[in-house]
Amino acid sequence: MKYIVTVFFILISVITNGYSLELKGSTKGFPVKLTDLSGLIDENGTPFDVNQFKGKVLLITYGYTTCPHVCPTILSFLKEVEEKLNGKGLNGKFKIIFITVDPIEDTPEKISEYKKFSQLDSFIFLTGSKDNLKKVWEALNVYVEDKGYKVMKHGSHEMKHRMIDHTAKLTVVDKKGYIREEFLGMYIPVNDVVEDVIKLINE
Ligand SMILES: [Cu+2]
Repeated sequence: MKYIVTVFFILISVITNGYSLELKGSTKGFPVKLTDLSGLIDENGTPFDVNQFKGKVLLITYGYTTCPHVCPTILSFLKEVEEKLNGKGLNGKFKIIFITVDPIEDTPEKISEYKKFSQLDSFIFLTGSKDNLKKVWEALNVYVEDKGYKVMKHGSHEMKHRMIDHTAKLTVVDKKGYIREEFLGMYIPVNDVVEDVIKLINE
């Protein structure tokens, strides 16, 4: 009887979403086709074409290069994810993408400098016009509120800090271009993400 019940529930879950993988992140509302990112440009100013990564698992996060705390934390976790996956010989099977929430400061030149400075050469950084970015944020449920600049004192001198409230999360896209799950918050559970990416690569 137990067996029949289990089979029944597996069947139901396969029928309802067509996917049977057990993932560690938040899967509610997914799978959903990834929105068109073709309005965005990379650090060279080249229009982005997501089709070049067809067949790879994509890890997408959102932030801005002058973010004081949240974004550097997420990016350092993602660097760890990358190192672990590469260590398992999965280099080339996945791609990490950072979409800016700051169309004003994050020009292609700025994101290019940031990538080099942070040694994140293998990551894709995307920017674009405010209108095009806004469409992407909305489609991906990324909340963005530009709070302008805040002057802060550092000892005797003052510094202007860019303040943008934004959603901190990681969106995981499968090889067919469907969002399958998200990890919410800035503390990315590295091992869980690595496990899920491996499952999706092998799917
Ligand atoms: Cu941030």
